[in-house]
Amino acid sequence: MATFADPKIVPAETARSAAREAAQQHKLIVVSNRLPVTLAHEGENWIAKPSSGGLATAMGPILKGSGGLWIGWPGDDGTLDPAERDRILHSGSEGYRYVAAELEPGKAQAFYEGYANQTVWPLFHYFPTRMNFTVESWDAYKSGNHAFCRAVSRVSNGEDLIWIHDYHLMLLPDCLREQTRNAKIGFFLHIPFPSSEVFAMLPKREAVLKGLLGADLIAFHTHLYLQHFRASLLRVLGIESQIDSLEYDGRTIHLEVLPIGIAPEELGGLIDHGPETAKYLQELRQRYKGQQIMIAVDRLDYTKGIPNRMRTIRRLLTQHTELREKIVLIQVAVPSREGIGDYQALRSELNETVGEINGELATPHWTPIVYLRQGVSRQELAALYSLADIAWVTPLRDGLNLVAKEYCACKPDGNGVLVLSEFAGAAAEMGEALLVNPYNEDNVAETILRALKMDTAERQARLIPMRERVTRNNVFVWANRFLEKLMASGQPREVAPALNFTELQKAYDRATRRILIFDYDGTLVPIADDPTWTRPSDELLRNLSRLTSDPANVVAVVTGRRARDMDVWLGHINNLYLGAEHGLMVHTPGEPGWHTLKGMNPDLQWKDKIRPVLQHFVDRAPGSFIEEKQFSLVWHYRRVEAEFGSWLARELLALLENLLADTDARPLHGKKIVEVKSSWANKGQFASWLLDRGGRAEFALGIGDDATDEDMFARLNEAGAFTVHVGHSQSNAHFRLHHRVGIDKLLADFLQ
Ligand code: ADQ
Repeated sequence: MATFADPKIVPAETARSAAREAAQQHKLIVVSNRLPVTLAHEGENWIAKPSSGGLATAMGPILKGSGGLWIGWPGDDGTLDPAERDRILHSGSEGYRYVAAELEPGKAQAFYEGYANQTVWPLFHYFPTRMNFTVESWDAYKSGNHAFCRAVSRVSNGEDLIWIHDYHLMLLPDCLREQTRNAKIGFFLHIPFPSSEVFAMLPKREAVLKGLLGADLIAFHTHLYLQHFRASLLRVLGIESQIDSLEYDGRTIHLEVLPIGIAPEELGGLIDHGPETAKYLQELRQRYKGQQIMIAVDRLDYTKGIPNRMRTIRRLLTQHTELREKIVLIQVAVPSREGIGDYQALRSELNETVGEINGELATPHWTPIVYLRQGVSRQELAALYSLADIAWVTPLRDGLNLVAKEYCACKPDGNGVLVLSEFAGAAAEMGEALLVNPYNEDNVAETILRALKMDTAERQARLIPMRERVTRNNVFVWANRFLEKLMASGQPREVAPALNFTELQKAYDRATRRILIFDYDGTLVPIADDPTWTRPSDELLRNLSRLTSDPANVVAVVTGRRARDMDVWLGHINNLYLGAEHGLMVHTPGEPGWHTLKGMNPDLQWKDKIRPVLQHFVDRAPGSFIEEKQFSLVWHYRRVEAEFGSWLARELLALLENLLADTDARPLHGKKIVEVKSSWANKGQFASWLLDRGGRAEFALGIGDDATDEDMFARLNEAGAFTVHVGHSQSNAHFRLHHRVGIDKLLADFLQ
């Protein structure tokens, strides 16, 4: 009976057809920095050269089946006539369309080599000291993303599946989202997402995160990267998330862990069925007879740890002279990003180091390091993997690393050893490999020694399960899972329409009696780190005074704050109703002081029980503090380190639910606060009271930004009011304002 471990059980074709089926309902648009073909000079002419690789192999059948297309930069120098360029691209196409993203002349290089490869790439790979940032490079990054956005918009009908790849295009999801709410936008990050501590160093970090949040699905290679992303959202934007999703902008954004795979047959198939590969292999075996071969295949990049590997082999051959003439390291390194100084320096460093080692240790019959600074064909690559006793895969940091998987695919008998860096994302799935810390060169040398001595039984016991997994979780399955997730995501929830200022103004002007209720923090004034800093601006005070001076208006500000604060800040405005402590305390114009809402006389004994609990949390979280109001207690944690604060808040909420079970008080999780208050004290009660007092108003308006305003919206909706939610979360309000600065405009307009 076939088991799930049987690689044949999930043949590529099955996975392909499922994805194709999914994509058939919508057109699929793949967007990546580079197209899977490169325009290159051949003599006088340009030709389209296909680039091999798993991604292109996986996407091909799905794109063909869905009438889809691939958008990217084709690598030309901008001198080609667009029509001619499209004709050449078309001639190289594999049954689906390639569309060239039109980067502004002269900007392509700045886009690719600037913010993407000199800021994001080094930082995300934990090399902050290699990070370069300039305002110009950021501008080029933004304009590059906008150019891709225009390219997508030109071909998309707004209902497509759009799959964006990688760190060059992190602003694109949001650019596209601004133009369409219905397209399903997925983003896959091919590189690591660094720890929030490191991510916080990124210049323009907020814009990058907001850019990504335009997507419906964001996927990473490993669980750790996903956790880092969530922690960064919390730390940088204060956005809480679930393990697999978050709510933003009235949408649910799904988060996924989907390590990319390879097309196992594309390389592995060459071993048995590729005559060219068989010939290479035969020659190589002949040439390296009696020697153990170690293979390393990398792009020439400082993240790949190539100099460390060179130092390690020198150490091995110096300390274990018996290995001389017995082992050979074949290092294949294809040059990349040669316009960037760090890459040029690496190239020179390696030329020198390899030259030195070979000069020092080689004999007339033997060269310890065979250094190929070039790309090799897939046929040669398959032969090299197949030949090698050991794959030496020790990047200092790598999103995943496909070489580790390719090696397994090219070892049908499992007789090989994978030495793998624990800082490659692939390590999360390839636990049977010999995992090493590449920074500990002694330890790597010992591990290589162990691999050289490992018997066939252990080699196979380790490699075969990995090979099976690589075959099963291939790139087709990966693409299929991504597209299935994308299809299932992105059902936009009912989102209230944006507030139409003109309509509102008309209704306001028509009415002879009006009620206007405003929340304070986050609505009339911005949220501040310290609640005592949110004084009203002079402009706001002027506007409120003028609104209240119109005898047709009943104007109120209602807040969760203490009456005392409201007195200080707004108490001097004539004719302004004030509600404090969520409307439980009321100040009526013309009457002295404050009173509770009629009939409300809460039992406050729970306060004595809760105060010491909150004090304990203050002691644990420096920067947090307790605010005591007449009818509630609040723990503020805005100044506590974001992740720690959120973790403690969850613990506190669970504790309070228990402690308050037999009282009528309830804990409430607000923006960086946990508040305990009587459950019946809410802004809905205040709204009812004001509607009664206000008499028959022809126009009513309620505006607020947080969860405590929802009761007010519900009550005002019953009265046919304009209710307006400020921000992105789900709300009972009929209308939405994206940002509170709109309120200043609104007040100013009313007064015109
Ligand atoms: P890369 O950094 O390019 O990719 P990697 O995953 O190793 O890294 O892929 C390299 C590919 O290029 C492999 O298919 C390899 O065979 C091929 N290659 C490398 N050198 C070559 C040479 N000299 N000749 C021929 N072929 C060569 C990024 C991330 C990775 C992530 C991939 C896929 O940095 O961490 O695994 O995307 O998501």
